[in-house]
Amino acid sequence: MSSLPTKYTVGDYLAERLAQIGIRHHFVVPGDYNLVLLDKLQANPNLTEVGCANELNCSLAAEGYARANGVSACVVTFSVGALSAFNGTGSAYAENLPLILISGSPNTNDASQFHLLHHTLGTTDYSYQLEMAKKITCCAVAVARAHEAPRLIDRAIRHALLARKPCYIEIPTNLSGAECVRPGPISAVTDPVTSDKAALAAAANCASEYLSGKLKPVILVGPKLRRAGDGAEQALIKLAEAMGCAVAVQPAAKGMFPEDHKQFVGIFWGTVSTDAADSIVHWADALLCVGTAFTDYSTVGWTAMPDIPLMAAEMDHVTFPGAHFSRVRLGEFLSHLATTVKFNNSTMIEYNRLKPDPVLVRTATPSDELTRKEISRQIQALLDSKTTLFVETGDSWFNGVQLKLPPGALFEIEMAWGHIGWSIPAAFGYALRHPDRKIIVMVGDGSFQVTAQEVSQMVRFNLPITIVLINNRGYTIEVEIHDGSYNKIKNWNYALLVQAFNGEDGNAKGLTAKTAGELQDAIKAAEENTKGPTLIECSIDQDDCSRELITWGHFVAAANARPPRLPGV
Ligand code: TPU
Ligand code: MG
Repeated sequence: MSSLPTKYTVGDYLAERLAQIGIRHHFVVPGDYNLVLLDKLQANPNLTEVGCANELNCSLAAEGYARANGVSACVVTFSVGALSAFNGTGSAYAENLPLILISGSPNTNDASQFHLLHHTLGTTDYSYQLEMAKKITCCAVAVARAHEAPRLIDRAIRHALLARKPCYIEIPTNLSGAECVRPGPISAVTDPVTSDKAALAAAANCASEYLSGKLKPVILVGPKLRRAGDGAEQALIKLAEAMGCAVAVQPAAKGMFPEDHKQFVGIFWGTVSTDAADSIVHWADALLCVGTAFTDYSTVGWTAMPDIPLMAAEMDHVTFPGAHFSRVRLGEFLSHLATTVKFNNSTMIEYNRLKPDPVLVRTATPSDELTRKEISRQIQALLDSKTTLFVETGDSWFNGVQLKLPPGALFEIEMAWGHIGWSIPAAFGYALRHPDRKIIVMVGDGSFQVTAQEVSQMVRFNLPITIVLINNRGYTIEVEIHDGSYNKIKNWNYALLVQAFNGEDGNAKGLTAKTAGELQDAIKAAEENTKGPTLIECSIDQDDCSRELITWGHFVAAANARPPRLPGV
């Protein structure tokens, strides 16, 4: 194993910084602009290089790794690589994940000599990639001289860690091996910004006062709660117990408040909510929104946007009706508020009166044709405290959101960016960081076709991920929003395909299930396959989709179709 260098280069500097911030795997696709850099990263004993099949998948694998690890790195070549990796970088931006996108770039002499270069637009201005990256990262830097590398690398990484957003670092091919100083203390990059004490106290006092004047408070949890880190999830449980009120959770935040907690009232997703969460959210006279994200999707085409003034506790500020406090960290705010707030369980009392009875789920007999409901019933039985469930864009969102998470189970969804195909590379990246977890992916046939190659990395790294592929012969979610012939796709033999990825030494299994009994057997085989991925192709009727998807689709379609508003009208 190589050891840390005594003489540092730009590449060594970057490698050491990545290792120091807790990155153990970096995701790469090689190209001649980044090869020296890849050698330098490889030489760091604390980093493991993970090659991906293409840069889209590479960026999405890094996106998934950031979900598991808090931060990730994706290393690509100029333009032909980076422009594909921008997609996963966009996801990391929308989903609040610090992904460090690193791109090799042309030799520093070429721009001034007006050379035309391969992998570029065929003009002699090579700044376009940096300019593009600025729009989709919180900090984009291009190293132009080796001595500037430490300052620029540290700045980009620090910004990403603080903002929980991706950053971009561009390193010319002839600078990765150029000498530079060794890294200084890592605390200069990683030390968090703590709350302003006065702002924190004022925000907590203002919130308790506001809440004490209300009769029916509810907490609504959003996806930025987990992204905030700093103990925010644990602090929220304390606050909820101090308040005693109902706690509803947005779909993208499923699992961020324990579903077995007695104050959990379901997933608030407008008319497609679970456990009637919407009836209590819409009854509230004060809504404490913790890291929430209100989008057309999460509000069901704006039909479920709460119509009372909102109290918003964000990652680094809080905003209430009539007040705003900057530099207040979410975890600290929730902990502080838990000590000043008054107990008021009126919304829990009401919720316990109106909550629906548990639905009785019918168990299919083994010879019954497979249905969506039976797939969900069998996946539900699989979930345990070690499970992480990935749900892909499509009916898998709705089927996944309705499952009950046992304590310890985790849930991953990419609802803000919504890139079909995300779940395969993201689950792969996540699994590398959490090989101890039982990873299950629910994915549709259309989504699977986008990034199927990355199953081959699951094979390469012997990761026992279970992929439940729901084959309903097309883009059903799109059918429900707006149908057309474009929603039909070519059917594949998915089970055979994943076995093709085995080459001569892999352990992937591909199985098919057309009946309830076949699915049961396939799940058993998946559990026994501990050395590689198992894909179970579940064939269901084209029209067998959730009531929730249909309802949601109608409202989203209506929101999409709003006519342009004329000025002044
Ligand atoms: O359950 P189901 O059939 O809806 O899922 P499946 O088969 O995975 O189909 C997903 C269809 C879909 C599309 C084509 N969902 N969203 N889109 C639009 C879309 C297009 N391109 C990207 C990269 N992401 C998208 N969300
Ligand atoms: Mg489909």
